[in-house]
Amino acid sequence: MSETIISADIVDKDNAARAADLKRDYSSLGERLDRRGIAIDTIRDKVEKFAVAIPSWGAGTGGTRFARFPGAGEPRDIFDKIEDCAVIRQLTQATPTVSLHIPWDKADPNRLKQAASRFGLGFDAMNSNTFSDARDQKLSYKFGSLSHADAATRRQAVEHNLECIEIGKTLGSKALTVWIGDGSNFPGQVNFAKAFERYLDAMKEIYAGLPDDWKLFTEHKMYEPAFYSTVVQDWGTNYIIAKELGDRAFCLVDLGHHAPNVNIEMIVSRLIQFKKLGGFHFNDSKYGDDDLDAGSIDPYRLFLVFNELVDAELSGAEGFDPAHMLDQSHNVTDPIESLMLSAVEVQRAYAQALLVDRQALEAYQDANDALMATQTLKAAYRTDVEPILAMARLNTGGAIDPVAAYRAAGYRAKVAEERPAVAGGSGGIV
Ligand SMILES: [Mn+2]
Repeated sequence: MSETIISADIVDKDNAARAADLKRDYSSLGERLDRRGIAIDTIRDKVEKFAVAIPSWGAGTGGTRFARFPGAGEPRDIFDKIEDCAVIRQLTQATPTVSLHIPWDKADPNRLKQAASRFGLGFDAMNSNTFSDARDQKLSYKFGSLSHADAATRRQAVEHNLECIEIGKTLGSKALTVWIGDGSNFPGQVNFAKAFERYLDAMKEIYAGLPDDWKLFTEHKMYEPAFYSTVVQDWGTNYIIAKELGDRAFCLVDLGHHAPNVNIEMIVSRLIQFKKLGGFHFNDSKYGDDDLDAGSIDPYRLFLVFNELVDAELSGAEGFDPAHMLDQSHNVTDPIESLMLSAVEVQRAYAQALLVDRQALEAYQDANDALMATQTLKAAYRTDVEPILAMARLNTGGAIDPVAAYRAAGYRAKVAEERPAVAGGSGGIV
């Protein structure tokens, strides 16, 4: 039995006050879904098994390049972050793993493992960092890392990724995610083809160091920190990388890393079809890579992404097993509250996508009935699945209302007594 951080009495008391209403809501929704030929318990079972990883860096308050405004009781180190992740896990029961970023989270791997297993947490993908310079680092990544013109700098970046794999092996991680900031700010600054060739060569060395049961995820991003071109610009480039590297290399889709209005759900479908979808970094955006909370701006888009995922899941697409992770920056909210609600939003999109009448949809598609086809999706999206999500949490030992239980516990105020606020004078990191 793993330890819990929030007292069970507080969660039980809050649940007790809400359980009767939830049961009524669940049974009423069950009746309505039954009329549509859907068994509510089947959907709830699937939701209970659905998991999304928490990025360690999401537990701290984020910032922008203008400023970072620290919050009270922010985690001081990875061990505090693990405790915050344990709270998120306890109340939502949707986030069994933590994703580490090296060197930000560097610590004795055995100690890390022990700290996480205390709360029943596991480790998701390892994330390398060659987009900033670590303290005492020999060669700078100012002008790139894996695609750098200088061979010694590329070698250092490769070694760092291999070190991330080594740490991950001890932790029980099964994947490495590589995102680089390499690119250019001026036309002519780099030779596109040569830079990409250097990147591919470096990635091949990292891939060669990958254990047999690991996956390698590469993450594309259209712009930022480089503002004219980036080496891993878009999903097409990412697909080429995964194809070049081999069977254990996959594309990671961060929802914020595309141009505005890009049809991300179609990209997802393409990557599934050609067996190169590795997983997701969920977040939301209005203008660019805003890193806002998942589902906070365009929940319909999140639903449409899950519509593709559920379509693949139900059709038994070969080797289909995408990783789910949140990747967002919390500048004005308590990160724990944002992460809990974002995990729930991702679950919600999944539950709604499970409600799509796929037989009807296919018939409308074949009959070129555009209006009814889209209405079929809308019928699923319009369904308020909150009772399913809440019942899944209650069944698995979580909180019916995670934020209410979290606030009732006064967790943030308690940890603020031990964790002094760290002023953020410079630009914040996500
Ligand atoms: Mn990301």
